[in-house]
Parts: sequence; C-alpha cells; structure tokens
Amino acid sequence: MTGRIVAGALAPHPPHLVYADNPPQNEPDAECGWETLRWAYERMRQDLDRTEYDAIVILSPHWQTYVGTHFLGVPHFKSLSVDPVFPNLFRYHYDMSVDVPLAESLCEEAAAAGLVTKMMRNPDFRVDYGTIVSCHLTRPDWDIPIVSLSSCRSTAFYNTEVMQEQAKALGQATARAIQKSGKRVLLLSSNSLSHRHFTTESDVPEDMSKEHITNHHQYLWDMRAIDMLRNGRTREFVDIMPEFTEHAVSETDSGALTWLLSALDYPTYNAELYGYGTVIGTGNAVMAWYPEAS
Ligand code: 2X7
Ligand code: FE2
Repeated sequence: MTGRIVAGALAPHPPHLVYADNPPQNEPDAECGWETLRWAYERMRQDLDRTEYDAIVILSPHWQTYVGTHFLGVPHFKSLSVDPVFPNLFRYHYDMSVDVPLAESLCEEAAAAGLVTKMMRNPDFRVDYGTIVSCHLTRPDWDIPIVSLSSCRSTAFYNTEVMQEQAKALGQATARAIQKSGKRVLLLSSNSLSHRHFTTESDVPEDMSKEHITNHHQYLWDMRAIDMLRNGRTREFVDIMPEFTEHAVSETDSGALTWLLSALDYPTYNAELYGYGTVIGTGNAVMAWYPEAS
C-alpha cells in the first residue's frame, strides 16, 4: 500500500502553552494563560482525532545541527526536559517512542538526494523541548511514535537561500520516504512566526494583561504570512520566506516551514487556521493542511 501524508500542521512550541495546560508531566503549576492558542490546539486535536495515523514526523528549531540533518535513531527516550530560558515554566518528564525504521528510510532518501545526513544513536541524548512541546500539544497521549529531524543551521552558517534549497530537498525526500513506507503520517513544523521576544518576564508569567506582540511591524508580517498560507499561496510564501525570516526575525530560519510546505507539494487548497496568539511577544499560528480532504 502507498503511504501518505494525512495532514501537515504548523505547530508552534512555546513552553508557556504546556505550562498553562498543567499536564501531570510538567512540574510547575499555572493558573491560566494563552487561552486562544491552547484552544486552537484543542480544536486541531479534535480534527486530527477524526483521522488515523501511524507516525508523527517533526522538524524542530531547537535541535540544532551544523553538519547536515540528523534523525533520532533510538526506539525509546525517557528523561526530564528543562527549558534553558524558562526553567521556571517547563520541567517536563517525557517518555516517547520513535519509529526508527521510518527515520532510517527518511535519512536514506535524504542522503540519496545529496543531503548530508546522520542517524542519532546515542541512547542518553536529551530530546529538545521544541519537539516535546509541539508533540505534547498535538497528541498529549504520546501513543504514536515520532520521527524527529534536526534543524540544519544553514541560515546561520550560509544564508536563508541555502537553508531553503536544503529544506525543499528534505521535504521532497520526506514525501518519497513516506510514500514508500506504506504508512499514514502527520507532519509537524514546530515554529513560531515572528519571533522577537521580550527580554524580561512579568512576575506572574501567565498575567495576560502583559501579553502582546513585540511590535506592530511583526504583527503585519504575521498577518501577511497567515493570509498567504491559509489561502493556498504557499509557493509564493516560500518565495518571500527569506525576506519574512529576516524582517520578522522568524523561527522559519530553522527550515521547518519550508520543509513542511515542500513535503506537502505547496498546497493550493486552503489551510484550516485554528488560531493566532502571542507568547512573550512572539507571534504564533496553529494551522493545518489536509491533503485527503482537498
Ligand atoms: O522557543 C520558544 C519560542 N519559539 C517562542 C516563544 C517562547 C519561548 O520559546
Ligand atoms: Fe522556539
């Protein structure tokens, strides 16, 4: 049977959202906070629950590699993840399984396309918080194995154009490997849109009277990005991604969103926009593309 991508989602990973949800895995306690985004995730989960999938493939900006793309290659990880910037909000006990055969096929397919790749086989490796937060918010039961791809830092090492070319090739390789696998797969691009943070935190982190976008310029970029993404202008958005990434200081520098749109073959159908909200000044959209429904 031919495998397929059942959905692809933009699934940002501010640890604040897990903090505010108060799951048993996270140590700190919150009163509330960032409801528009948490309700957006809730509605995305309801839609995703209507379809079956065998694996989640995710690319996170917080697993950063400078020589090629790496793939988690150990069947099971269990440890404590502490956010380096927000240890007061995120101390999360994770327990996850990895679809190693699917990770290996992705790695091989990407290598065959000329990309530098490596399977990560260290059993003591600490999984990055971006992967954990996006997967938790999308599938809190952790009952589906994941495949996690690192973000090759070609934007920092070369420029956004090099990142884009590599991320496009990685997206095509991902789609080919999934087709050959016979599996039904959900893809997650784990990133914020505009990404300029406040440099200080309020005394009560979940005090929503202090939460807003860092500046209007970033908000305008986010609205333009969302408008293009949700209305089928994804190829055009990828074309302006270098400008967006620089001007909005966006986490798209990770290649995650270019990878996702390339794997989905640049949807011309509409995305489902579940919501937009700011977290400590950054702009975040939760949205998904459903190729089967299109
Ligand atoms: O990693 C993040 C992020 N991308 C956005 C907001 C706040 C914290 O962490
Ligand atoms: Fe981040």
